[in-house]
Amino acid sequence: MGGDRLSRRLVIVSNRVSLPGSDSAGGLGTGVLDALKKTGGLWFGWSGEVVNRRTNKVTLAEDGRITFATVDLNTDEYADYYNGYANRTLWPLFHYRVDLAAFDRGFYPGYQRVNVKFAQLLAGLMKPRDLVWVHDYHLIPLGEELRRAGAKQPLGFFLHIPFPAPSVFSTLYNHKKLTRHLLSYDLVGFQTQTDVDAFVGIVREFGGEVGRGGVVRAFGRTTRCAAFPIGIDVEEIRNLALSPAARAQTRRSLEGMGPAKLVIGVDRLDYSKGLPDRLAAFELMLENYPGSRGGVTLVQIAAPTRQDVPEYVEIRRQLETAAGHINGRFGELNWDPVRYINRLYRRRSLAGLYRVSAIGLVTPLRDGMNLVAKEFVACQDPKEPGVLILSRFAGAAQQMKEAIIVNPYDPLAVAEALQRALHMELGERKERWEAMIAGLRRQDLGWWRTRFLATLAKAAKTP
Ligand code: ADQ
Repeated sequence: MGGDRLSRRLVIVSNRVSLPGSDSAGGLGTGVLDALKKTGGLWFGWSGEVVNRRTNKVTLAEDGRITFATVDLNTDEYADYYNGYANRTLWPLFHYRVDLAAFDRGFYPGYQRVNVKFAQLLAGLMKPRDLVWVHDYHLIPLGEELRRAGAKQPLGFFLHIPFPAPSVFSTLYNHKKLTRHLLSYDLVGFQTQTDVDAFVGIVREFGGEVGRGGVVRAFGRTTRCAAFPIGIDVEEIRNLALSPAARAQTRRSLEGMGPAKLVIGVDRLDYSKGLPDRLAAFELMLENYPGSRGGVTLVQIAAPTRQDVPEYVEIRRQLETAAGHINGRFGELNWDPVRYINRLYRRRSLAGLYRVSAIGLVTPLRDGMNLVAKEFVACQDPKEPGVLILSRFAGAAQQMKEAIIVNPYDPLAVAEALQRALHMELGERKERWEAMIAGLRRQDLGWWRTRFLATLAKAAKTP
């Protein structure tokens, strides 16, 4: 993937901007930064700072061909837009957790206001030939607000998380408004065809029409929608895994762990990732297959996120209890069944761990895509590849069919999959891995970016 020559400047908008040199856990930041490194352009969004007063100041920073434009949020905006409507309403709802969604009408005005603020500030930085790519559920109204602020440029939107089935989406009191907002874009991209079908389903419920090539018409607006499954930069993460620094560090961190085979789980600490169910399945495996005791360790790395939201405090408590319980029940002086680490890890360290693990255990209850599944496969040794166990409810399962696909709600099935993976012959492991790595190379991060941007340039209603 060389540098792409876009005839237009790329403008990316996302909730958070990862400034150069900052470490963060999250698939979106990785994908966006890589896209901008290839094409150059502007990245606009929240700085991550929360201040006491209202502010509309844009801070600009340059790094090579990328300009970073960031804005602070004040405490009310942070509470209603970020913690409120985005993370306590849309996030749980779009992950099918209607039970956790806060349908508090008080959040929406703050969400809308931040979208207006972003649109007005960004409009002042835009040039006529820009191509604008808006990311994720925080910014659904942004397209419409940009148009209101006078933007004529092509506007694309990509949803990183699942789009829920119409019956789930319509539990939200203002789902019609969100649907209208989405129709303001020239192109709306989703991770999988299942998400596209769900979106089309809701548009039809509102009496909209769906034509060929993903053209959707409703509320007097027309847009185009399609699936653009996000990929990874296979060589980047492979090279990290193979680097002498990663190898040395992996050796050091595994010292004293004995010969147990490693099962690796890497996630943001989020209830959508199915971590309590995962630990329950691992415990069931130790219970049902006594021969596995002492021979396998689950390393679960869970990076803390959104710690101001109460559900996230609760999931953290649950996991600590579950890990302690399993270690108390099955552990020996020289063997911990579970190593639970509640920390952000460097990408290089993760890559090193993926490489030496026998099993990647990726069992979200819902996930737009799940990049960890892809990173795990990319880092394997072709001569001795490990096995991926993957939830059928991760978008990645629609591409990575050669993984052992499991139902994460069924601990017995996951326990059996673990056993199967632990004993899988080399021939079968290689066959599955070769098919998956070929797919990852074909549909990588560059493929995702260029397909989305080319489709956007074509779909644009405005010149
Ligand atoms: P996430 O929900 O953040 O992303 P995921 O796709 O797995 O989920 O991406 C996580 C990224 O963060 C990976 O690159 C991973 O290596 C990194 N990471 C995870 N835990 C970490 C830790 N402890 N320390 C350091 N890094 C860690 C959202 C959607 C996904 C979608 C992506 C991209 O929820 O479904 O795949 O965006 O579109």
